[in-house]
Amino acid sequence: MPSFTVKEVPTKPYDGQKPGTSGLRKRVKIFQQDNYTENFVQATLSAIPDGPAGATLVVGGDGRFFLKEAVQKIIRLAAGNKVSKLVIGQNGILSTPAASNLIRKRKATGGILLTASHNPGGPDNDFGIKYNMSNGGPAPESVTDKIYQITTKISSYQQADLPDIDLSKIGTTKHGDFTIEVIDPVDDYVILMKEIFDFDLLRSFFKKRPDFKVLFDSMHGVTGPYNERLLVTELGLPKSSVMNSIPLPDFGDGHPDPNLTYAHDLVDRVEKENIDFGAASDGDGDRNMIIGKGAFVNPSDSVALIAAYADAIPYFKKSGLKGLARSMPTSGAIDRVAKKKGIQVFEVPTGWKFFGNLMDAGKCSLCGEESFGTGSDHIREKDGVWAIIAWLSIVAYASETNPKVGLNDILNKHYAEYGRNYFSRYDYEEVDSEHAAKVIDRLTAFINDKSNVGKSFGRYEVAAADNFEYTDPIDGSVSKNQGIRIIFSDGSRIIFRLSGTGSQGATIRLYVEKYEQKNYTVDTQTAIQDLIKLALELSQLVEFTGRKKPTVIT
Ligand code: G16
Repeated sequence: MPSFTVKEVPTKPYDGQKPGTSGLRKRVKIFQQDNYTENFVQATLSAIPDGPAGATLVVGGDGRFFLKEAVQKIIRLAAGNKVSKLVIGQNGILSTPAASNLIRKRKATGGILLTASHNPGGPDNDFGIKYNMSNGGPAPESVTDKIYQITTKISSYQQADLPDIDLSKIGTTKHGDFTIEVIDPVDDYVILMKEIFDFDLLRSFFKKRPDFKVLFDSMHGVTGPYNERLLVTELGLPKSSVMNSIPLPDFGDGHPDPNLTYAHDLVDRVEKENIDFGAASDGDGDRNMIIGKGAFVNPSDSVALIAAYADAIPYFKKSGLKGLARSMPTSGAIDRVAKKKGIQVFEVPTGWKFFGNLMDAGKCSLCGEESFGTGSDHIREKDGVWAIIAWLSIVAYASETNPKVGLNDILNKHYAEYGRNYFSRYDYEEVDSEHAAKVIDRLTAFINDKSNVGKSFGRYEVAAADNFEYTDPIDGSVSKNQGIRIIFSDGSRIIFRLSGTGSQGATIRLYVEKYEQKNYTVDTQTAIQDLIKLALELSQLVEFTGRKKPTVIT
């Protein structure tokens, strides 16, 4: 293949290219502005710790609108910056967990992931770009801050005059010293799952329980091809066990966020068709939701139960659980399992990137977040498909002692042993940023007034109130202002924070948690209503924002 020439293209900085909780997420129309995407990708390449020259990068995304154009831009910029090799998923497709796995397996320098996760796609919706490090995990703040600094001063980018590259064919092409390898996006991930789980056990479970109905909703995100291979081809489930399996640029005009609100098609079918095990994953395949007829596995409980049933998963059985972790707003259900098993548990800020250091240091095998994210140290991203196979493994394992076991039996047995951490999150999306700031200001005044500690509000006595700050135990880096917490003496909590993943206005997240040792069969919303009322009173959220109801309750 002929080589290419590199042009230095003049550009001007754009405001607002600051990566949020997980990369830069904006409306597609913003990314389509002249040089907008090029600026951010150039800044990302320039911020690679040892520089872009000679690097090997994994590139891929969730198939959303603008992916194809973005990949071609990345190819030209990577070649222009002397990157040595790009490993790209066929047609630009890679789930976020598969990309993390590939970065690790290929010992790549890092990866550029093209996704806005669970946010809707299409010309009027969202796109996103994020950088992952050589450990396969999202870049830490030191790197994302550097990217941002570069975007504020950028005056040119280095671009190769390569034509559009055909990404539909698997294989390697060379362009001078620059190599592009197009790979099957699913193969390596399937190998990894077969190393982690006991597929024979799962197959024999499905043979013993032919009546056990599974339904997996890919929500037209990236996981369709992964699920077809794993559930249908490998585990032998009927094709009717998967739905919305074709990745679409606009996710079929849906909102690919696996929760009870947005995955309503799945929720309806599970109830109507008496499905034993329903599951969904998001646009880029890192989030998951697990339900059954009349059963919902709260994500905070999900990670706690996986920890409790670690023996059901050969990967954990072999090496043991080295440590557990959760994000600060996630309920303390996992802490109770950790205590019983005598394992350390870490509380980190929201953002998967915070788990990576703990995992790299061998201090954490399993972690989870209330935001439908669960994962382990097999990669450095949360992993939706992994979580779903982990739950199938729990059911198969529990069925050895209770052949007819269902999700509610497993949950109730757990609550009977550990008590129940009732948990719910209220999201107020696209709130006017100034109104959101007023809510936060009021709460900040509350936590700064130390006389509030010890005050009682009904049955709740304030034990502590602060803005969560985290010192990374491995590298000592400090992350401040990670969420306002009001903690009560019975362990109940009210937490407020602003989302770092929205693309328009501000999203206020209100999280509440209440622990009950014995009373574990109440409906969650009933159980937590008094705390919600108190949270709204303390924050004056309705008064400041005019929002009488949250956009989404999970
Ligand atoms: C990302 C992060 C998660 C975080 C979630 C929500 O997930 O990786 O750690 O919990 O965003 O963050 P926020 O509350 O700031 O909106 P994803 O699935 O969107 O990549």
